[in-house]
Amino acid sequence: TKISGVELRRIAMPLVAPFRTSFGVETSRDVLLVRVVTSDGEGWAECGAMSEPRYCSEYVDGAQDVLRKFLIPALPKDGLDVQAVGRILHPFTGHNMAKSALETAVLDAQLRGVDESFGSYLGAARDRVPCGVSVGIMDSIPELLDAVEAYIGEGYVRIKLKIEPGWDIEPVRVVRERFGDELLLQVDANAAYTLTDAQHLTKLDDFDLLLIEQPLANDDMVQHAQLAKRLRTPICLDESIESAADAAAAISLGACSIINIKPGRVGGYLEARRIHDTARAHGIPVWCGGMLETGIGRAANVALAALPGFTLPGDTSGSHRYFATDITQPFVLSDGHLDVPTGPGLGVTPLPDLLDEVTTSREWIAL
Ligand code: OSB
Ligand code: MG
Repeated sequence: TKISGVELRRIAMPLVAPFRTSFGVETSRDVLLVRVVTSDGEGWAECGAMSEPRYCSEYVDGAQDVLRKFLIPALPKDGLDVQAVGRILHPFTGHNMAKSALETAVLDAQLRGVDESFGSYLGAARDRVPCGVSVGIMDSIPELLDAVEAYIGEGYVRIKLKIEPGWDIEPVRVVRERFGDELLLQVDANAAYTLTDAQHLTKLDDFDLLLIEQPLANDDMVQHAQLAKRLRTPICLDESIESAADAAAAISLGACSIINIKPGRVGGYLEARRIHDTARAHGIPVWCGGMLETGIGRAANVALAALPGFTLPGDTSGSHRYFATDITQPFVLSDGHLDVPTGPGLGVTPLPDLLDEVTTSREWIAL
């Protein structure tokens, strides 16, 4: 297989409603798509980076720049296998979301060439996955209750509430009271607290939450281990886990008892699978996180979420939770689940007319 080049395409995807977290508000996704063109066909992927470096240090202009200047030029013109991509990109530090997008596009092209799906390649153990939904911070409690009620009505099997200081105990209390003890409920702080908030966070222990996600700062591994000793609510790490080595460290420290795996954050689906394997060997449940992906990123996430160690519902929501019109055939919930795509590679491609309508720029990097 020869790679002739890579297209970097930016699209503007308005969200159906603003998504507010402890690190900011998103009203539209500025998404970088990567298309690898090879002698055997092409491969697509989506970069998870957001427009500003708030969730993590990456941002979409920066991801495009590092791809253009360093990551794409490092690929060999000929004989590339996806297993080699990680090794080739390893000398460049950081930029996991940019690396993940490039590796995933190469994997998509490679799998399409041999007519194998992502799910089959990664080791999916089921043909559909249960879906949760991440509910942003709202302006008022009545708005929150309406939003949660609508999602439950659509079939979502698990609700995750975004929290921050000032929007934590009360929203959890009212959602638990209104929707009952059976509701699978969890919270995500996106690093909004410090260890001095430990006493306050123990109040969440009354509500039988599945987990609290990333309460403390990204590099607070030791502090998370200390917090875990003081909470009954299990701690799940998101931002802190950037590799299988981080996952092993967090597990052995007792910093978490559950892991949110986002392929972009950890540099790709191969590293994501290594984290799954490590966690599974230690009896640590994992689930698939999201970065408000279009159908391109979602297809691969749903395949990953079908691996056997993904024993909790993920943030793999249906397309319409994010966008009025997706760029692929939309992912639609059925009985609270999404089907794992079965076609070659990602099993989906951007629909050309829809893609052109939302495209804001295109750049061709020849190899
Ligand atoms: O922390 O999980 C997170 C979205 C963007 C950045 C970070 C996070 C999220 C979500 C939504 O919680 C996940 C999704 O539905 O894609
Ligand atoms: Mg999170």
